[in-house]
Amino acid sequence: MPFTQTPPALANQYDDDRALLSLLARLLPPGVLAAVEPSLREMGRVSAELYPAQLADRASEPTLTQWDAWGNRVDRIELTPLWRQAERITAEHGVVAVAYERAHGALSRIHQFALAYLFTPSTDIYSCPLAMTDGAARALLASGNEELIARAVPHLTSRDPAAVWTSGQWMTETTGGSDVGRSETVARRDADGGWRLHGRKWFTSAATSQMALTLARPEGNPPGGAGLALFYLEPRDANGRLRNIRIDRLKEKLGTKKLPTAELTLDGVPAIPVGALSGGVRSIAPMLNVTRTWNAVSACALMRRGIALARDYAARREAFGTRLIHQPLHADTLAGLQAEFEGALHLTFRVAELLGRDEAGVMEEGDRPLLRVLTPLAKLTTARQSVSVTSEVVEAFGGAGYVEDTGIPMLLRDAQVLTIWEGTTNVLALDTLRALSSPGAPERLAAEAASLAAAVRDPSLRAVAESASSAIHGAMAWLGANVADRVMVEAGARRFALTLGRGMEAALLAAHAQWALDRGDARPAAAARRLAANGIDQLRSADVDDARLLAESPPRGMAERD
Ligand code: MFK
Repeated sequence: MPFTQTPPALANQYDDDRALLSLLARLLPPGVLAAVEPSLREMGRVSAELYPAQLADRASEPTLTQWDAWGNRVDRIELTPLWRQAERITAEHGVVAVAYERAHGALSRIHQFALAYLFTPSTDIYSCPLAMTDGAARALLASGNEELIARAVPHLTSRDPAAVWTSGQWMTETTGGSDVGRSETVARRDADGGWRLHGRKWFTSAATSQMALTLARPEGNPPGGAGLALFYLEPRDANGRLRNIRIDRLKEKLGTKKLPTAELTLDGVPAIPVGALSGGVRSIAPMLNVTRTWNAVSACALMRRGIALARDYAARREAFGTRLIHQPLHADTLAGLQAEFEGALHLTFRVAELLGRDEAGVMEEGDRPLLRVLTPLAKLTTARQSVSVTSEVVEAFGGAGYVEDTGIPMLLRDAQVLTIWEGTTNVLALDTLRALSSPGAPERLAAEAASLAAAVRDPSLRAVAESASSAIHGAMAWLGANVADRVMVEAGARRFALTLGRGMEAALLAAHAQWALDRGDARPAAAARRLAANGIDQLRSADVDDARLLAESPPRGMAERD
């Protein structure tokens, strides 16, 4: 019999995840943990069981039918079987609802994001419509528009598969996904005094959703983000027909293949202003901050899935006389990935913890700027980590990792989007600068790092905490010294933000590791030491002159400086 390799398999994804178990044991009081654990264990089971179904459904993608047999424009999107299943499972398990039911007060966000984290990697990013749905509920609640809240929020946060809605977020236009202020969609009043939107949305999430939040410029408003307004719309009428919207095509993307990302033409779709008829970017920001947190959760989830598969495979696969897991170099490679993942997990769930406190109205005033800064940091840092970790995971499988029907390449393709959508690494780095410019923000970040370092006693963890603190302080000092030099600060913004992000990950992990050591678990300490050894400080001098030599043409602003 020729040799055949047994494929990797997944155990219950909750019980098998010691980093998550350890984190939740610290974040949740025993009574709360005991109350939520059955739902997490159940989701861990569902996630593992869905994995073979996900592989079987690998090749199917949503389809768009634009015309029926008789020449009627229908623009119907058929989702894949896996996504139809995901719709039901996530509603029933309350993957959005838990955050709004708030059964455990401020801790409900931790519960909800743990559910999302467990579920996400078995469904080819069904987290996208859920993120939009959660973000839309949050933005509507923040708007105070009682009519829209009453109409949509009960659906968005429902556990009933027959009643639940998802929301789209239609922001990106051909003018760009980053510079949203250039949006060309126009809002015009119709004869009845209602609003109708005209324009082209170029990259819309989940065109199958029952509602969407979008930006448009009320006629006569000035250019720029401030001249946009946030609108609510329901794409279909009671008969399921699109209301003056054409689905021009579905995007052919590198990954997230199950997601029906579409190009739309809005040809007078009725819409309702969510709030003021200006300041649309500001009004949609609560949505962005929630979806960016989902992005970080998804990054952790993909890293964890890749590592779980690679570890299982390494325990089965033999090369050069022993199992891969016993080969020192392979084990060392996996250890480095685990450390990156654990750092990401701690930063992400610190954001979830703060968000939960904010929503439950128990946030200390000084923590609001901290949440504002940590959100883009978590998004950008974890997204980059997820690409490098899943790339290593592909390699850890050798040739099998490069073969589509193992399901491994999909992890890397899906991770790549996490650095792009909801703001690229560079846009998020600039957002970090924006967040740090608010009064009290730098001080609160420094205080967070100091209080984490103060919790650490073990000498090897003190070294980690000191590396983290010194990188964070060094980065903040760099910003302070260069604040007047816009070109210097912008050119270094990515390295600056990644230094803060990795520094906070190491600081959080070191503090957690001390807590775990005190309870006899040495593994988080090993992760903290390895994360620090992988490197925290990315901020070498941002050499503007070298950048000018290396870029083909001078970045904007550099020429002006000459
Ligand atoms: C797995 C789950 C992942 C989810 C799947 C997603 C699929 C969907 C596909 C997509 O739609 S991706 C597109 C998402 N698009 C973005 O994320 C936009 C990226 N660009 C930015 O974030 C830019 O920074 C921004 C559009 C905000 C810049 O626009 P402006 O008009 O130049 O903004 P400006 O003037 O800096 O800020 C306007 C106001 O908003 C300011 O407040 P004030 O008016 O009071 O001064 C800002 O402080 C505020 N603001 C901006 N970003 C904020 C914010 N406030 C709070 N939080 C933020 N993040």
